[in-house]
Amino acid sequence: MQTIFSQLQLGHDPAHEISDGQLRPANEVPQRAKTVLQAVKQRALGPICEPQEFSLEPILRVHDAAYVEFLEDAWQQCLQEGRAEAEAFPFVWPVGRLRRDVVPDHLDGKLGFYSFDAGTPIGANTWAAAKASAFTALSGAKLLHDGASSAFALCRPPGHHAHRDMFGGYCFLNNAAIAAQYLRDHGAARVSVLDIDYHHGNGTQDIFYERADVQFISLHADPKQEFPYFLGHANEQGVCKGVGYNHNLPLPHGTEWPQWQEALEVALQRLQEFRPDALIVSLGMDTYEHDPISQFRLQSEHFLQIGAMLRQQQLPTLFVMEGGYAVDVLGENCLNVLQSFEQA
Ligand code: Q9C
Ligand code: ZN
Repeated sequence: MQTIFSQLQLGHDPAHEISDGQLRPANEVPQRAKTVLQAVKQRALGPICEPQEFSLEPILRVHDAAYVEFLEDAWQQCLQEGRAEAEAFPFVWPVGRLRRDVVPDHLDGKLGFYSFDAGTPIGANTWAAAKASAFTALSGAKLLHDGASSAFALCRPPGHHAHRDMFGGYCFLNNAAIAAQYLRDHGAARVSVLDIDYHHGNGTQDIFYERADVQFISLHADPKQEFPYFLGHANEQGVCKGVGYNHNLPLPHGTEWPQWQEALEVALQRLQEFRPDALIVSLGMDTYEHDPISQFRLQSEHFLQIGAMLRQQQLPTLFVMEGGYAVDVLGENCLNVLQSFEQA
């Protein structure tokens, strides 16, 4: 299986995130991608390639143009306002009956307008990294389109929390959604996104919520107990044409392999019923028992079983890296999925 990765993705290097009322060391750090890349080499998964160049067009098929422009310009605006010392965090949002119909000029207004949390700082190289991450996913999608049976898009920063016009949850561009849309635009009639990150993929769900051509299935921590809190409940089934094409399988804190596997069986049943032409796996590894921000209890060996179960679907499959913060074992766990997918 080919791996796609760009060094540019390491440029997004946040020092902090805001959690529990404090500036804490960031969890979503470049070392995550480095350690996965290292494991790809050590375990000889296959060739590692740079992403191809794309225009912004395939990104704009998913994201709002003004939002993309904001991301492109955000750091420049920080510099103009003399705020190069610290990374930029949003802290005020147009929620409830505050107005969303006028885009603010001020950086703090824009940051809130285009985000949903305060955990996702923007720095000097954030845009370049996010764009490279999206191109990595697009290159993986292109490999599938050109006939590969699988590919691994080593994306970072991750993407599944990013909405059409909002960043959050460490995510800026929705890499999996961009890849899914690319496959739709290049001949695939139906595409499924299976999201196995610990957190609900609120962005991906929302992007395809009214659509019958892209199925979204997610296993995740119950949003009553866990980030992103405001999306990911079992009764979210899609709207309009999309009714019946969104499937959420929330699970409680403390979930262990037997319950998680049972939920995956249900998810795979829904997947088979849809008969997609291609599968995109939003590959979050934060279900691991020792993940520092998560509360599921999957062990390293269980990731081998996940790979084998995914293999059995017999679909062209693009793995898109999402979360996973136990940096020491992230490479091993990730490669367990990918290698057992290839060998099962
Ligand atoms: N006290 C992904 O896994 N909140 N994003 C953490 C910790 C944000 C996770 C708060 C979690 C976002 C891609
Ligand atoms: Zn996650």
